Amino acid sequence: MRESWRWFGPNDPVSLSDIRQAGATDIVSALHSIPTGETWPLETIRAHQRLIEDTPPGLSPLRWSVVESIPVHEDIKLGRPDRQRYIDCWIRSMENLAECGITTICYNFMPVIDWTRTELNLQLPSGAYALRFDQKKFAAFDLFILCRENAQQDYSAVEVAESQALFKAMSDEEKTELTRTIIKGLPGRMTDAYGIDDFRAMLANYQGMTHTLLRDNLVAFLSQVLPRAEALGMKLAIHPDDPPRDMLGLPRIVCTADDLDTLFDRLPSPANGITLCVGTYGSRPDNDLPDMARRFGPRIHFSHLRGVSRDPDEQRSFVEASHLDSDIDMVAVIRELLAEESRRRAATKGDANTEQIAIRPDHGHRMLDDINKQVNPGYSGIGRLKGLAEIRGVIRALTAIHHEVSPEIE
Ligand code: DNO
Repeated sequence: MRESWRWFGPNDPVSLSDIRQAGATDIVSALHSIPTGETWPLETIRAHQRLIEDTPPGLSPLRWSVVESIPVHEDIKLGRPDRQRYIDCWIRSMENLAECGITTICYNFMPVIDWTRTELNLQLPSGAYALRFDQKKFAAFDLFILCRENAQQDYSAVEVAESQALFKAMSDEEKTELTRTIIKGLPGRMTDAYGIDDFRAMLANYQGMTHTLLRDNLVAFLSQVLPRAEALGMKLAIHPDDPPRDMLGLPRIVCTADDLDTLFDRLPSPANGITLCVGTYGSRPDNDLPDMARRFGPRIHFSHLRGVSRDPDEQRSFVEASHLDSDIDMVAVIRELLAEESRRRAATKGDANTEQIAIRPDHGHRMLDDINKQVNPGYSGIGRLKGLAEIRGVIRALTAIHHEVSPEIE
């Protein structure tokens, strides 16, 4: 397994030196300054790569091996007539990355909003802080702040009453904070940050959009991207919709194992793969993560490892728990990823490039010195360091057991 770490670029409060000290070897990064829909120029990619890969003497090298993400322009998701120009730019960016030897691209196809939370600083019993998604708060935003037309249809009478009570009890600051958290977006989002009016306008663009139409638009995009990706040896890793279900009246189509089956039935290209984001898929109870890791093993081009604990009485609400102690059996997931690597090793007779799956500790708690520092929500240094260290321990232990049980495999 390749231990990777997301780096937002030179302004990231967690530096490349911090990442190197954490023991990660691979960097997950993007050119965040390039507007959505524009081609990533070769020279800009090279300059970013040099920042990452030019290693001071005596220190361990880092390698930019995964792009997260090249944003997909809304016109592609909407299937608008001028999407071709944006698809062409996306393909050109991919070609430029290939030229620099960066061969894995994580991307998503979420309309309007990228990953979404309602609270960025929930204090845990340990005293550290976590991210949370609270379904009632989200409903309060949808129904009483955004006042989305026909939103009531998406909620039961009890839900409407409960979220109204919650809304009434919120201070103006809390309402502003909730709105900011949802519509301005979180670090690494691949959609624009909006004011509330723009946000309403963006949602209005999707009126009449169905799951089938959105899926067709994804297929139309990938039908052009995948042949080129295959020719270049690029691997595409679609990230699931987070949280994995329809929101704000928008269809979301990468949420379950069935969604993935549909995608691969339509586009079986080996370049068509997934980011196994354990925390995202695990935030719904009907996704069995070890089973998904096994079933989609050959399609896993990248993985985000993170735990979630769903509220016992409201399975759509969750807290980002610690990496190993959550509703997800992380050890079982890692065991499946290691088994997949063994199969790849056997199939490729030991080609180091094809066998290894890049994993990254996804999100971390804000704890210790990071409590008083400026951090990107979810992307603190120390919380992720703890997550990576725990995951590394699991990998080492499982690998050692595996060698004891079947030494002939290596
Ligand atoms: C959140 C991330 C997302 C992800 C994009 C992938 O922490 O998992 O921002 O990078 O949705 O395209």
